[in-house]
Amino acid sequence: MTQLHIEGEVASPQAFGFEDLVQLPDQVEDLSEVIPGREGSAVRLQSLLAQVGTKDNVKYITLESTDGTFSASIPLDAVQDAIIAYRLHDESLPAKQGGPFRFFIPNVTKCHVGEVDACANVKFLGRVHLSQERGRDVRPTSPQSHAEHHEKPGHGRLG
Ligand SMILES: Nc1nc2c(c(=O)[nH]1)N[C@H]1C(S)=C(S)[C@@H](COP(=O)(O)O)O[C@H]1N2
Ligand SMILES: [Mo]
Repeated sequence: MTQLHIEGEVASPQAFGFEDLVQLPDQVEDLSEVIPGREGSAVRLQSLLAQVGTKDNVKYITLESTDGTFSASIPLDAVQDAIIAYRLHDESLPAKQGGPFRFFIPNVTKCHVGEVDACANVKFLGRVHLSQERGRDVRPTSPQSHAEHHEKPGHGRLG
């Protein structure tokens, strides 16, 4: 079973599977109320961070895809209201929607507009790393590399 690993500067690193996420408090039953146009259910990032116990010195959160090909690192302060989508009709979120785990930052709809943008909505999320320093970030940095990135199969729309 695929698990979501939360680690780094935390009191107790943990791996969460679908059933673990279902049990957590702070669920978002209807994802579309937080992220318009998106289907499914989610749990608040804060709920997971409370489980692992984020240390006070943490400044950055790094979101890495399971296959290691995509990663974004952003200030934790800026994503206090972020959510992790993981469920659709009581089943695991399909890969088509970025599942089994997908990061979403509410009210961030455009990509390539700064460090907290829609590009940081990492699909196929496998690892969340908390740290003092910025972590690995492979988001495209030029308009051209960004456009090329969005040409890749299964990538999705250019926001
Ligand atoms: N794993 C993974 N997540 C990813 C990407 C990617 O290439 N791989 N692209 C990012 C970028 S650049 C954008 S703009 C959004 C697009 O999400 P959407 O296809 O749901 O609109 O996904 C982000 N998450
Ligand atoms: Mo993007």
